[in-house]
Amino acid sequence: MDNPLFQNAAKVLDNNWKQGFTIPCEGLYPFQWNWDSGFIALGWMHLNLSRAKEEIRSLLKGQWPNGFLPHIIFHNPSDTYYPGPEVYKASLSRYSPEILTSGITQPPVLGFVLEELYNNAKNKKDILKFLEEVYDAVFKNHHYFYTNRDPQNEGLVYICHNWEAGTDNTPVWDDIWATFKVPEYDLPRRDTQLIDASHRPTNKEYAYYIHLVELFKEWKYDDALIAERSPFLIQDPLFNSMLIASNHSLIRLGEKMGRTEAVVQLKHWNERAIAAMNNKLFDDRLGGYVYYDLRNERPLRYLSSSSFTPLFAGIPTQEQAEKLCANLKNGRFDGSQKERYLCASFDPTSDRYNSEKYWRGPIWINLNWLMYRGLIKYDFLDVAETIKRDTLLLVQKYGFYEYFEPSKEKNKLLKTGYGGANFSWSAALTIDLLTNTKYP
Ligand code: 9WN
Repeated sequence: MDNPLFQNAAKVLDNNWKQGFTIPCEGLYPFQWNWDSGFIALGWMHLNLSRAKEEIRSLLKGQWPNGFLPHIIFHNPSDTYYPGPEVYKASLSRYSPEILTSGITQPPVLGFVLEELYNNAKNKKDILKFLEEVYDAVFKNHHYFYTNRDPQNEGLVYICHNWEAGTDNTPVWDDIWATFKVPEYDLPRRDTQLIDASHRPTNKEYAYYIHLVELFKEWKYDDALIAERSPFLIQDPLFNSMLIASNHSLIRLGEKMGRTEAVVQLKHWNERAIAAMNNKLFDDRLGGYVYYDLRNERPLRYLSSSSFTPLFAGIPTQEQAEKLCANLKNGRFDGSQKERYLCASFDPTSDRYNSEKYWRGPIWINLNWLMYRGLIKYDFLDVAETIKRDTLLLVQKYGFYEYFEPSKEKNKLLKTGYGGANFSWSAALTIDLLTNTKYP
């Protein structure tokens, strides 16, 4: 493709490729990250399918024998990131593998990424061979979730750390941190030396994050103990939507591959999961899905970009979907005068909103991509088109930053995006938006 935006995106991925996997961002994130790799593979599939496959193989090298898939795989040493493997000490778990990994996970995107690879592949025989190689590992990861992270057998899985959400410092957690008492920690942070600290989480927040890791180490990463004692235990609509969408994909792929037993199990998980999402996490008054604090048994009634991701997994009824959409069309997120680009990561009408600070407001390209696809699924083509247009406008104007300012007014004065530059999933998903002819 001649398009210079496409060419620049391809360059970013190429520069971030490190012998078998792609780092999210030079310096800031120098290892392999779990859900990043899924989105990154969607870029590679248009450029170089072998790299997309290798990306996934490298991620699965970090899988624990119980099916758990860590959020960071430390293939290579680096001193530009904190916390590294010496903080996680994953070897304390009886399941940890030879390779160095973290001890927490991230949203399970691999299932639907595999289906995207299948749908885009010209040579179906070749891609099916690859799917034969990795399908069971991904299924085992889903099995891990439903057997270890659903203590009340509701069909919804929990996350036990904010870094598992992927939306690390969303204001939703403020209510959880208020229940915490943490010791003083020495925090040799590297991120705030690399990036404007006002765009990153505070030290106070980092102390909560590290405290949770210290507790999990004390409990040797034992899932039963975590379920019983972790002060952070959340049912997350984004995380569960990724799992449900991945279940759907594994069902469709499994049917092609003759995986009858797996398909029956996946259908059973999804039936219960979808019902639980709609009965428990949909907030009718807000018109969106919200988080549930399982430890303190209370819903956390805030809208964020995660609230809309169930569209991607086909979870809402048409009526619920329309309510979601109302927040995006002259609603809370874009504004009555359409004064904001879509889609802020947190409710812009909330006093907790901060348009520059990480997951407290800025626009993230992976969430936009998920919403774009979800809106198309429900035939909201005009809002889908707005999201796509806004996404491409921002990366075109500034380059492939980690996150972006939603306010159109503020954008008139800005010269850059926020966070890390040359960020891999921003580039990879731009490539998909520009290339994938199956979507308008
Ligand atoms: C912790 C790698 C990751 C993303 C997350 C994003 C950020 C890490 C950090 O970077 O989190 O996992 O150190 O801030 O929030 O979604 O996967 O790009």
